[in-house]
Amino acid sequence: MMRPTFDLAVYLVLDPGLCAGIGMVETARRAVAGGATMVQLRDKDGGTARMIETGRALKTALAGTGARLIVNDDVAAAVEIGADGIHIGQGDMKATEARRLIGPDAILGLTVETPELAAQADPMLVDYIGAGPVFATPTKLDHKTPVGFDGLATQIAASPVPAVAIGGLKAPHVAAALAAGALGVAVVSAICGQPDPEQAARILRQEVNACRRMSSDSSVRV
Ligand code: TZP
Ligand code: MG
Repeated sequence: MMRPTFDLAVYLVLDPGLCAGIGMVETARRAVAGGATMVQLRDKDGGTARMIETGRALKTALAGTGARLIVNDDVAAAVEIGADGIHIGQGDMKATEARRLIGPDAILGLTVETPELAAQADPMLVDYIGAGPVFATPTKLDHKTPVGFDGLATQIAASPVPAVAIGGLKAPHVAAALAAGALGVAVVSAICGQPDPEQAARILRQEVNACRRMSSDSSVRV
């Protein structure tokens, strides 16, 4: 097996509370139908058994879509689910330990909040960083100090691995996030709990695609 390829364009981070209306699985299904490229199962209070149950349903829902399924923090759940990867933060286990547990064929994402931490991401272990938080957000009450787009750019410039931006991001912020060097945006409330999660994801994806087209056009201009 090989580590799966992945596209950070529109990275949906699920929140059980915000998704309560239609549930996390249906939210993910609709978001991926709209163009979300990655889905992270994040359920801080769920416990491993609930993570595994939801994760298995997510894996079934995403099968054949090309979207990657990432599990937050819980390596045991990720392995049971057969997820594409895991995402850890600075307060979780070290990247070396996470990589040892998940093996060489899983995607490993790491949250960083400073350029120093971004610079320490080991490309032999870590596949991408989640950089930010760009803005303060009520979705994660204990988030670190918001860094804005300039701070985001500094983190990403320091990182040896690709980055997805996170923290209060909505469709109008996509261009600035990509201009700061992010390959995509990680969002919770821009999709979870929205009246039309599919359309919300579609708009985000269209923004990312448009920005990527513009930057590839300008790179061939002489
Ligand atoms: N990590 C840093 S900010 C955040 C996480 C999980 C929450 C982002 O949520 P939203 O609703 O996209 O601001
Ligand atoms: Mg964590």
